[in-house]
Amino acid sequence: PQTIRLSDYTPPAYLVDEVHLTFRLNPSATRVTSRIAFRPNPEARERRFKLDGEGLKLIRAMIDGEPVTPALSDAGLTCDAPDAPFTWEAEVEIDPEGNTALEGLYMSNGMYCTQCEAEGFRKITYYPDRPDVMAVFTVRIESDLPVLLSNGNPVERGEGFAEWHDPWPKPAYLFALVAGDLVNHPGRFTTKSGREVDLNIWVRPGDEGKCAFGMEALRASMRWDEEKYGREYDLDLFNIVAVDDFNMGAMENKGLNVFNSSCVLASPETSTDANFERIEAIIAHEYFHNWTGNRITCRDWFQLCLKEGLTVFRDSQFTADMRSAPVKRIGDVITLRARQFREDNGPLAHPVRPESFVEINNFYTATVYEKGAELIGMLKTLVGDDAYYRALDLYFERHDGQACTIEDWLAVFEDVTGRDLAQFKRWYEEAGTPRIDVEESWTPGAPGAQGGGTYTLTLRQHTPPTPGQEVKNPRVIPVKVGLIGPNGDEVAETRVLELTEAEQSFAFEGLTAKPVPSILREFSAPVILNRDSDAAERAFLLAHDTDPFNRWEAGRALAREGLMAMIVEGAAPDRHYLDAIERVARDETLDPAFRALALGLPSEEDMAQALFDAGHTPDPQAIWEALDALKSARAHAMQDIAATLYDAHQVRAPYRPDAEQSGARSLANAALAMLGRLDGGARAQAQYDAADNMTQQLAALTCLVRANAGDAAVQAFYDQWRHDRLVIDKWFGLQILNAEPARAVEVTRRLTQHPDFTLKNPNRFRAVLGALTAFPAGFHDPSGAGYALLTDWLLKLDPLNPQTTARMCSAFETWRRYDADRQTLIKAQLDRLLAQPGLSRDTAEMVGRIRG
Ligand code: DPP
Ligand code: ZN
Repeated sequence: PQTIRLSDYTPPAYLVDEVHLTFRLNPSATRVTSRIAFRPNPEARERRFKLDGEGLKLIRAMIDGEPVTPALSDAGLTCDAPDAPFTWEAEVEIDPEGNTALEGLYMSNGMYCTQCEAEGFRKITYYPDRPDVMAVFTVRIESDLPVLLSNGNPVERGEGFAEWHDPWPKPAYLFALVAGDLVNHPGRFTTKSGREVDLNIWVRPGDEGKCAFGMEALRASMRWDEEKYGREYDLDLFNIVAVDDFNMGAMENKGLNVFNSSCVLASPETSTDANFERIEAIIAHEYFHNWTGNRITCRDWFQLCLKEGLTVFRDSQFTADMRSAPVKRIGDVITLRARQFREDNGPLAHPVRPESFVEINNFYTATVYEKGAELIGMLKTLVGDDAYYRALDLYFERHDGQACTIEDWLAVFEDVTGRDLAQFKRWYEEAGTPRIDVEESWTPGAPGAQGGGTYTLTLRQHTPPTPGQEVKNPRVIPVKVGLIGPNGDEVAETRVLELTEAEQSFAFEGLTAKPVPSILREFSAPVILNRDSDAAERAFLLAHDTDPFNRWEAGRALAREGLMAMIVEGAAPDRHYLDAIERVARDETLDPAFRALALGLPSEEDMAQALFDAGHTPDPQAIWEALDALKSARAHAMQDIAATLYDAHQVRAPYRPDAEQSGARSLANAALAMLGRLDGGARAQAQYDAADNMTQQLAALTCLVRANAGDAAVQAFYDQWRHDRLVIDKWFGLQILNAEPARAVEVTRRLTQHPDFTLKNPNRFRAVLGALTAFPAGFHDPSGAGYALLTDWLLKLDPLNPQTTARMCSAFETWRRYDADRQTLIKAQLDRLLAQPGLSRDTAEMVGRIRG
């Protein structure tokens, strides 16, 4: 398979002004005719007419009305073409029903839908399928289905057809078509300049009751983008469609967003508080792409972070504004560490802007998305809020309608601030998570002179090598720091230290006593901070830090260090931790959502990485046991307060998925989990029986399964929800995630035999096999049975859906961190995958990179 390199970029030979497409829909034989106006690109270096196309049956082709016979290959066609503007016409046949890869035009439960990002349009018709070719699309759909949708505005609707026109030039990856027996939940929005926009959420009949929340989230997003970024919507219509079979979360097609139904459908009875929050964020994310992605798109797929990093950053800001900023930040950092640090510290590490790829689908990663967003956050910290928004204004003004690069993006910041961002650009080019080691020194003032002391922080940065990048250069790292005095008062407010050298010292003068530093407030950079500290100091920060993130971080560090001692030295659960966390739990001045987060513990994955970094070989079972022992010790130590918290945070008001209610429920359910270790699940059973919303029902069921008291409830839950596939996904996952580690593989295997398990639905596949891989103590069973089971199913899925298969291979990405026996077992499975005849390009690339 061919490696594609950023350095090989060349401008397209021909540009497209207009595209006319006609679809005659048929499940197994859809005819697509195209009429495309090409003109030579004055900037091209060579004049070769080449169109991408995959899996297409070419019926006929013409140039300026004359039949032509192009040279066909697996990847597309070439043809002699004029060195002047011309019209290309072609007719192809495709098979939506047979399209199980869910890229291009496919069918899901009787409806037609498309997914074209990144390179799916070439499975629909022959086209220059690259984002720097932007064109105006007119689309005619012929079908007897009642709802026929495409991008832009409706032009004409008649018996058996509909015509759409999108006035905004766009790359082919933003094309979309949907046809089916759908119903809509309508809404309306008036933009700040008075444009009336019709909004619709289209769903299968039966799902109408799950649209109201998404509609409100959409309206809130539209308002927010006007207020915060001055960005207004630009069509009279905005459609969202829910699709059950979808590889990703959602897709920002112009005027016609297509969503995985799990990322838009919501009701209190079927969705948890976390689902609601995620849905709100994804609706915002896709809507925000209208400006950061669609109006300004990417020149090539290496620039993916240009739209994704920025749009994730924007949706995080939105959630922080809609809910609690500290809670959102803590949640984002938990995810970043779990997914992106894991990626950045293993064989799949790659720069935020990669330099090469085999299959672009493999680069829709936590690094491009989440680390990409962190880079925007650092930039904002470095230039300041005011300059940030001025740079964004310039970006929209200068580049509207263009396909851009990271260089274009950085240039607007340089032009607005006069600052040289050459060093900052390394963040886009160099992979790996920087480590910062901290040293401190204290010089008291002269005797008798109050406030003459100087505290000095010395920061040293280094980034370990990553595949293909042995040497790393110092980066510019914004480190937010504040100082706390011995009595708990803040003696130096947050300031941004700009670390630009490998080693640098920063002095704080005028202090009366040696302070305790609060470093990397708000997690101001995606780095690993190493600082020798003791439990007493962590507990002090947990009690006194004014920065909520670092307060949470102090508790997390205390827990992690206690767990390390339990695992490595066989120590007992740490009293400092238990005492400090109890004080936080009791502190009524703290937001319940924050307290619930503080009661969270490092994940098994966090602990494996921490042990590995400290020079130990992690044993997933030992990690699970230490966590289990700590949870039990904590439950005993905190039983009074747990019961109090549980009772005090019961929500009596009608269900609302807002920050306040969901915070109360998360704290009550954290208490329930503690109590469940003591009462055999009695309270959980009562909560289960009384629950009128999914958050309460699922928390109770989880607790019952953990307490080995869940068999009846598991059956009852299935009977109640068997008609709702999104709820049944939860049902599959929770049985695996809460099994005894030694039984997890067996439970997974049993569930793959369940009649509701299917390879055709990515959500279901992830709910089952994804749950196993998200449970390290189960997945890494010393027998290797978890590895073999996953591989069996990856081999079955790959011929049907390469994209989802490849993504799930990342379960193996941490393999070199484990003991020799496990490494041997995993390597055997990686080799088994690679030996599979006809293995997809997607999966072959992933497994090849993981195996190294
Ligand atoms: N562009 C899409 C998104 O991130 C990819 N699924 O929103
Ligand atoms: Zn996106």
